[in-house]
Amino acid sequence: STTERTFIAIKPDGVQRGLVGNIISRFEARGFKLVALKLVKPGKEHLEKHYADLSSKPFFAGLVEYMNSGPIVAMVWEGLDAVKTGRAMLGATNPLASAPGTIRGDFSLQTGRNVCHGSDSVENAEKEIALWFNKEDLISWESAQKAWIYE
Ligand code: YYY
Ligand code: MG
Repeated sequence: STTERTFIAIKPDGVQRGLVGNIISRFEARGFKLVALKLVKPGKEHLEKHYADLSSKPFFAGLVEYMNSGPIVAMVWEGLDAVKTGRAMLGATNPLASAPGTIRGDFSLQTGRNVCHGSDSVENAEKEIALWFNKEDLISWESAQKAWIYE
């Protein structure tokens, strides 16, 4: 549906490396609509919740430490098939397996510094949006470009 929403985050390495504008531009240029955006350092507890499904993995502690090491740009983008398309724009989890043209494929080399996060299902997108944003932070607006992006 054209109102599907996904949670996209630029991780601390993406912010430190000055990739914020480029990554936002890609979602804008593709035709997605920005619904929420903030720069945050949400703390360990919040990041452990965000990655709760991975808590038993050997890389979990390092992952949380890395995510806690600097500010993160948290965003909600809306549009046709936003979750699946967002994942395609990010590329594979391991950047070496990511195609050029994807964010990870263009900007990163190692899994533990892969620059960005994107929800992997509509259900998880809803959970993640609720974890990172208050309801009133999600802005309802009609893009002037709508009729030029959708048939
Ligand atoms: O959704 P995605 O970010 O592509 O991968 P996940 O399997 O959800 O893992 C989340 C995050 O954990 C990944 O982006 C980097 C890190 N990670 C890691 O450091 N080492 C691994 N072997 C797997 C994942
Ligand atoms: Mg994931």
